[in-house]
Amino acid sequence: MTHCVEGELTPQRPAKTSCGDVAPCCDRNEGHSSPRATQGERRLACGAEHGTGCEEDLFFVSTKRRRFLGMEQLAKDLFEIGAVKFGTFKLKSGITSPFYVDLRVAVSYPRVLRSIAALYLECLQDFSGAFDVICGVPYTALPFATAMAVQGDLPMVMCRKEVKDHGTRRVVEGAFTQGSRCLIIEDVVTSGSSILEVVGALRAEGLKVDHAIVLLDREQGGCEALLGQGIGLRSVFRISNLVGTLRNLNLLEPGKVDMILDFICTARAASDVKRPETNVPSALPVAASSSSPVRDQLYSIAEKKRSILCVATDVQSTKELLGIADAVGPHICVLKLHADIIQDWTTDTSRRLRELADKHSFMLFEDRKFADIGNTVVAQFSAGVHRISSWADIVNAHAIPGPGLIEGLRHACAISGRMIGLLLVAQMSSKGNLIDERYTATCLRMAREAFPFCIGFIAQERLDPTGKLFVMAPGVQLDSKGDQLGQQYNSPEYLLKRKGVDFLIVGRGIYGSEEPAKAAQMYKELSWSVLHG
Ligand code: 6AU
Repeated sequence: MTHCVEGELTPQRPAKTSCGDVAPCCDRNEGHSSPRATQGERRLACGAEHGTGCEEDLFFVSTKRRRFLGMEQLAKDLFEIGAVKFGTFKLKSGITSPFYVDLRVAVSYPRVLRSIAALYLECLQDFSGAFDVICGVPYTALPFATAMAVQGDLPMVMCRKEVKDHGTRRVVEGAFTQGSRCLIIEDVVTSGSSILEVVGALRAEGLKVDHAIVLLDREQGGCEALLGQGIGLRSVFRISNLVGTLRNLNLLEPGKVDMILDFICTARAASDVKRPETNVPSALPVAASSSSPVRDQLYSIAEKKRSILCVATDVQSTKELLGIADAVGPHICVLKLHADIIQDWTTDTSRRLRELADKHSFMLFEDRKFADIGNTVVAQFSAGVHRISSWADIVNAHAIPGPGLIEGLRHACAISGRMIGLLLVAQMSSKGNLIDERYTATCLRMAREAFPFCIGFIAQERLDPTGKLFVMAPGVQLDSKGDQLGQQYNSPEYLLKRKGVDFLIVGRGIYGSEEPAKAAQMYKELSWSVLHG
């Protein structure tokens, strides 16, 4: 359960140290740990992996400072007005919880309502242009959405909970057209079921819904459940994040913090256990479901499209890139590119690529091969002209700088609020490359430690016998054995049958052919039939 939720900076970040009970984000940072860090602090640090900033992420501190101060104030306000309570509470489910959240009371406090709206609006900056209307989930989030609509000058629609048996019988009230993109606003997410109900109603009326923002994520599997239905979730607070903020404001005693974090960890683990198995095709080399939504999405696309083909589009203009993407789109599960060789790259390029990815249902893989220290890759991943973390689904990296690189990417990914999977380059297809068996074995170890953020490898053979970490193999072509610059090609049959790789990357064999669409279809069908043969 990583990187699916965007939380925010936790004030006075606790020292990082090892922690096996939550996420593996902190397990290689013993060197940074403070001997004085309490058990609760250690768990908070691990919880921070979801986007709160495990590191001293200096790049982002200045830009996020306003949001951080707003969050700190709101945490305090919510505590003071009794919207968040700590003690012993019996929940509807029968579970005894050490905290209770009821945000309905916020409507009686105009200043708090304004702060809530302002923080939702801050989150919205990451969605600019991605929606036409907002819709609050009835009832608690309705006034929140309304305040946002007024404060942010945003058109809103309302989804009825009960449909009237007279009058227009409309389910969705307000002005919208078929295909209008709607952003869901929710107050608290637990399992995600309330959001999904509204999503269902909106989609039935012809609205397009891909994203939701929630004020507080209780971290009990809602985010993953929503992702499974194609809804990306962003949260202003995660509960562990809110608890951390209140602890730092001295509003919660460390002992209570420990208890609450224990409860959250247990609930998180339980929601992991309950996660439904993804229906991974039996014909694909590995039929194991995982706790990586990115990996599961890839396998689900592969199954639906009967394709294990990734096309590499190493072209130099937006026009060529989009043209090939549109042509090969129906036949592939992944489109791989090198954004830095596109001469006229703009944000419009990534926007249109994403549209094509949605249209044809494929994932976008930026072949950036990060290879610097963590501090640098954070910026390379999220900033600059390409802003990779804002559009890519998969990226790759060399393992040579060590785990700090993975931590940096994971952190930047959490800040982006998007689900992105990492592939480590554990072997290369080029002649004379310097990778040896020991290096590859170390990559395997590092990838295992970084799962589920790290979902596999770029390699030439199966590396993880369990197949949980899959292999995408480049260097595939039928008509050539290699090029003048050291590239070496193998056939789909050799790589799939003899080497046990899971996905094939074909570049010039497809985009360099007379008819890329036809070539893609041929490679797709051939590789699929090799798997079934
Ligand atoms: O089929 P090609 O030779 O036209 O393209 C292969 C693509 C290129 C390479 O940059 C990439 O695959 N690649 C990689 C990757 C994906 O990381 C690693 C490697 O060892 N060999 C390789 O060719 O875009």
